[in-house]
Amino acid sequence: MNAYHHHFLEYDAKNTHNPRAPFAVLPIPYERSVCYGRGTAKAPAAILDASIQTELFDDEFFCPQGLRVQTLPAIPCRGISAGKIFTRIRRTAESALHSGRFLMSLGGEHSITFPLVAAAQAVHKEISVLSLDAHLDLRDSYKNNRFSHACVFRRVMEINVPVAHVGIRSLCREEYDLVKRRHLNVHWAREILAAKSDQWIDTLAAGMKNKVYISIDADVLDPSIMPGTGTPEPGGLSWQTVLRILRRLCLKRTVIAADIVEVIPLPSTPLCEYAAAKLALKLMTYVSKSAIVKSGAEL
Ligand SMILES: [Mn+2]
Repeated sequence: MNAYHHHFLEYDAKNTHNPRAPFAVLPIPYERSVCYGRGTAKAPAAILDASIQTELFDDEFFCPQGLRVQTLPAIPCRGISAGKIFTRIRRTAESALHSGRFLMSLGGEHSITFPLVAAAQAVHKEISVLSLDAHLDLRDSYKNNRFSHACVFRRVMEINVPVAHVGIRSLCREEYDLVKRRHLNVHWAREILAAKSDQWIDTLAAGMKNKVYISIDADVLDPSIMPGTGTPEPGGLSWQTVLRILRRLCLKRTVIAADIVEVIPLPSTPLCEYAAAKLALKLMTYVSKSAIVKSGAEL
């Protein structure tokens, strides 16, 4: 029985608890290594509650999203070691990803992306990761913790999953040296903001494996629309730019799972959790509509 009362979108008797619904949402209120702003553990429930307020009619496709979404019970993240929580996350994600289901995980801090990507790799074998983030998160260790949010993509690299970093505008010397030495795929925020067309998104997609996992750190967005995040970096991507990246990538590749992490609900405004809920809804809509387009059927 699901003791977690929050669910994605309005309650749907046929799908909210249906393990065969094609979309699954997994709340992961994990907060351990955040060093600046705090509050990501509260994000999953706030995002789910905000999702109830979104329209069930899409403003780009001019039709209902028609998504069938199961909301999984939240991963218990208190009182046990990080290692045990990561094992739980990985096992839960692996079983949710069976038979081509799409998994949308809601954090929590960015460290959860490592067990989620490991699960996606175990199920789908050859995958690429798209990281939408202000930061590279490529430190080998941070504050004596190799599983800190600041190290998550270093761990992902170590399991041989290629990562494309998009929206970067803050890094340390160690990360810069690694980018140079390993020829990592980095798309700087200032170049994206100056781009005259979306051609670079097609080039980005062409360099990825067919199956793609997308990790969205809320701080990829400009803090003017996403002030609630651990390290709000000025000069971020616009809402529309992020949507165009997601939409084009869904058309060119098969997006198999995603996460939205590092959201901190603010007491003064529902903006952050609402934007995160809408982002999850938009991404799942693109996944669903792209599959229909690729099958040759009409939307
Ligand atoms: Mn970040």
